[in-house]
Amino acid sequence: MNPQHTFSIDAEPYAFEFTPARCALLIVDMQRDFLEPGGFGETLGNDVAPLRRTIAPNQKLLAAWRAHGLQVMHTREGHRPDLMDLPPAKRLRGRGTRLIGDLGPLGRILIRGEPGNEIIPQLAPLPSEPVIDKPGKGAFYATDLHAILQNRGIRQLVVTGVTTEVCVHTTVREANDRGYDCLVPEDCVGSYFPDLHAAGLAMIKSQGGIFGWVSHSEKILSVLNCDSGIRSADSLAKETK
Ligand code: TIU
Repeated sequence: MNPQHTFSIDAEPYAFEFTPARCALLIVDMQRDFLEPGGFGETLGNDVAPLRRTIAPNQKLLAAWRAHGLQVMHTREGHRPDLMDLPPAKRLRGRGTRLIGDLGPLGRILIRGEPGNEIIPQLAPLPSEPVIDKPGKGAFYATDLHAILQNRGIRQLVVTGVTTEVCVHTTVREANDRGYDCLVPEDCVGSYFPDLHAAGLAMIKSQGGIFGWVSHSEKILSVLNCDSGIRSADSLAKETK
């Protein structure tokens, strides 16, 4: 597989033209706070079990990205220990048993440096993989994500993680407005609510791909594991001039 070549991935609403060297895998908020009991997700009244089905397919996709030496980025939602970056409205919203910053079984809820803020061990970042700490739901708001992607020549994103309709969706919308093409593999994103998960995916691919494309990790892996580049990035650039 030549990462400079462009490959067609079967996706909705139509095929995604994938140039691996220009495409980062952006894994959103696969943190203990969302995927393990005792964290922020459960504090909001949610069952974390539905999110955990995303772990295995994310592991496979991450392994493929690493095997090909492609760009991987991770994000974490969390706040400063002094809460100075936490809007009071966000702290109070949800009316959970514990609020952001309160002490729970995984340390202080949604606070950087606490056990709950860590990415789950199954998807632990390598030292070479940037981790974006974000105070909001979107990964572009108040972070250096866009600058890093631009400096790395990234134009496309495969966005995975949790939750589909909250941080994944906000990030895809932000990325779309900044000119990135986003592909979301449906098995690698998860929600506490199956209906909102389905609606989130439907919104991304509606109206001819208003925010991006939806596919499945196996379809991406089948391209990464094959050797049939359709046309090179150079020839594609010439075509689009
Ligand atoms: N509550 C919920 O569904 N999600 C979040 O609060 N953050 C993320 O989606 N990461």
